[in-house]
Amino acid sequence: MQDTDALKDRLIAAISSAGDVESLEQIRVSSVGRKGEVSLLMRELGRMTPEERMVRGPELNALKDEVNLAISRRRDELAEAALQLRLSEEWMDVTMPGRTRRAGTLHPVSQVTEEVIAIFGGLGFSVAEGPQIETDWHNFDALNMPPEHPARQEHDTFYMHSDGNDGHPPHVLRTHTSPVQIRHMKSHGVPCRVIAPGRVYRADYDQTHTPMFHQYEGLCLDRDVSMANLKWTLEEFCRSFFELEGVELRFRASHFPFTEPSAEVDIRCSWADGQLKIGTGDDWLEILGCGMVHPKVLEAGGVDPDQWQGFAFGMGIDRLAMLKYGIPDLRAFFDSHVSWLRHYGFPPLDVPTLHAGLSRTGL
Ligand code: 2NL
Repeated sequence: MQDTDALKDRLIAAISSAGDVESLEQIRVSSVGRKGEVSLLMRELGRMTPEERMVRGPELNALKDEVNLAISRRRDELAEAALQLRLSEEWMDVTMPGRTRRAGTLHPVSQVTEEVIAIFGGLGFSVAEGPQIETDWHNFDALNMPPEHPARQEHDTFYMHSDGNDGHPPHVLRTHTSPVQIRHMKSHGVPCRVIAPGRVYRADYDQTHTPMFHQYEGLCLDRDVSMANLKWTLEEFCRSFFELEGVELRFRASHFPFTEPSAEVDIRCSWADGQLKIGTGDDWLEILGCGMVHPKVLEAGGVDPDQWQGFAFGMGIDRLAMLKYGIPDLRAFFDSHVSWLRHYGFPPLDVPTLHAGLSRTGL
């Protein structure tokens, strides 16, 4: 009993002064481990008389339990102390402002495209898309421009490579989005109200032309559609797009192979001190071309010109963006300078809608 008490005091003292989990583990192994002091004492029980064993057995078992309990308590204390140390050393100021990251902006071309889609969406037009590499037939023939037609030369077309042996003319980069509407007529039939915004290509590069630019065209076909409907639709568009109540348009007779009659449309404007102002003044600025769809174009689209008629129009998206947002240089549109995009770009999550105001910046 004496030895057991002394051993217990020594072990408990060692356990409570163990400074870390490793030394505590060493104490455990050398006391209650398989070859530890307590375990060796227990092994001697076998050689004792039953009377001795009745006394020593419970004594040693109690010792072992006490040592195990003391070790597990000390382990908890050490873990708690380690946690307190981390809590006191590792901390963070949750009131500090976060690191800000600048969001990118929507390109004016994307913004204007969304605005145009929102306006025509409100007038019942849906959006049609098509390939940028087109067949010669969809880009020209179907639009009443047969191979010898002079308008083909005016289009400065980019031709795709062709080995010339398949009996087909080479494909082209579409010079306008009209072929999208030809495809739409063929696949969806009539009646039809679509706009086709997208990239178009012409081999032309100077102050006011880039070899790739953006346009959108509109097409409305029904049994009883007139030039009056065309005028109203375009006036409604300009009123909405330029956010001008009494907008005035001027229709001048013109010519396109794919419409008859055809018109070019000017919007009233002024040039005071070199500043363009849309809506008031004594000047006119051309903004679009339009007309009644030519019967041959309807036929090419698989639509019966004796039953159906309609109007079509086309305008440049880049130009609309320059006019509405006062952007001076067309070529900067395609330079991708971050400073330009920050200046002329739009908040990316602020999608234009008619009710929120088309071009609220939200900033
Ligand atoms: C312009 C002139 C125009 C069209 C485009 C068109 C499309 C089909 C049938 C008939 Cl499928 N016409 N498009 C019509 C008139 C003018 O664009 O100055 N664009 C920038």
